Amino acid sequence: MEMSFRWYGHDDPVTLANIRQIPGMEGIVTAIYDIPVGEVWPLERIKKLQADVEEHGMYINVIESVPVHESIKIGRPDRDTYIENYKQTLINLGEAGIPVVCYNFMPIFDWTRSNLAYELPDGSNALIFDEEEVNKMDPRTLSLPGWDESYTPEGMNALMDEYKEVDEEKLWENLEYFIKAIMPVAEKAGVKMAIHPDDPPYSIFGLPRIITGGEALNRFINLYDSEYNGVTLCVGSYASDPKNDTIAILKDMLAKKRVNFMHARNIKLVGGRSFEESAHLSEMGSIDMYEVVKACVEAGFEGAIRPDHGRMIWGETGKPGYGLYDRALGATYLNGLEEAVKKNLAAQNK
Ligand SMILES: [Mn+2]
Repeated sequence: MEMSFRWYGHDDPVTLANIRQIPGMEGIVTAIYDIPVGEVWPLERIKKLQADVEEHGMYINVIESVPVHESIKIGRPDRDTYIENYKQTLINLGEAGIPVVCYNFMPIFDWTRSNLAYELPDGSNALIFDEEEVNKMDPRTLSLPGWDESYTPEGMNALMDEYKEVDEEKLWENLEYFIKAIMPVAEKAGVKMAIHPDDPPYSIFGLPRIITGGEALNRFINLYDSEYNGVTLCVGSYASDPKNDTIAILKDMLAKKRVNFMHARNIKLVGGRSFEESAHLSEMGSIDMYEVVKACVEAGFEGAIRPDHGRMIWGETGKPGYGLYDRALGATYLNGLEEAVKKNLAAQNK
């Protein structure tokens, strides 16, 4: 596994110099953040970003994310323009030698939480999802924590209205159209695609969500039969629906060679579908992280894995979920698990 860390570019208070000092860190997961969604990423910009990372002794092993334009998800008449742009971005990323691209197919909203700085009993702050609170929120008033402020209330209302015509089956159709268009290009460019699950993995605000569990993933990989058409196995996202057997989903996708990127984060289910983003340690949450790492090692997974959201600890301030300290602890813990699992396996095979 390649231990990796998400970096939000030069505006990130967590610097590449900080990240380099985390033991065992190899890969940087990043993106170009100032190009509007739907436009082509120029090759020169990609190469410049790579050079910045390589100057710090690491390399970019995943782009997270190349966002998918709403026209593609809705299936508007202009979607082909955006699909052509997406293909060109993949060609450019491939030419630069970027091996993996993470993306998602969630309508309008990316991850959703009810509170980004909930105080846990130990005094740290975490992102939480309280189902009752979220059900009370109204996206049309733009009052969501961490919400993208680029939408106007009018723009948001119009978009929400457009999605009334897009049910789950329609969204699947639009995803299939997109996948069949981009995958031959991704294969030729040598870029493995990795779809991130919907977070949380069920419908919110009446919007359709389809990348939600094991059955959905099997439907997804059959849209285009290629190892390049793979997944980001975000264990924290899948586990936030108590119906999902996350370890079984992980093992299934590993066996089918479709895990192109791993997100390793723990969450603690606190009743119904509400959860707190706990520390990475198994005993702090609802996911057995030893089983996660063991499944990856046993399957010979050699791709990128990154600690996912961390808590805010030791007085750190910054982007919710993406501070330095707790994610660094997460990486160190994952490294420890990997060493232990590998040595156990070697001892068993003697
Ligand atoms: Mn994730």
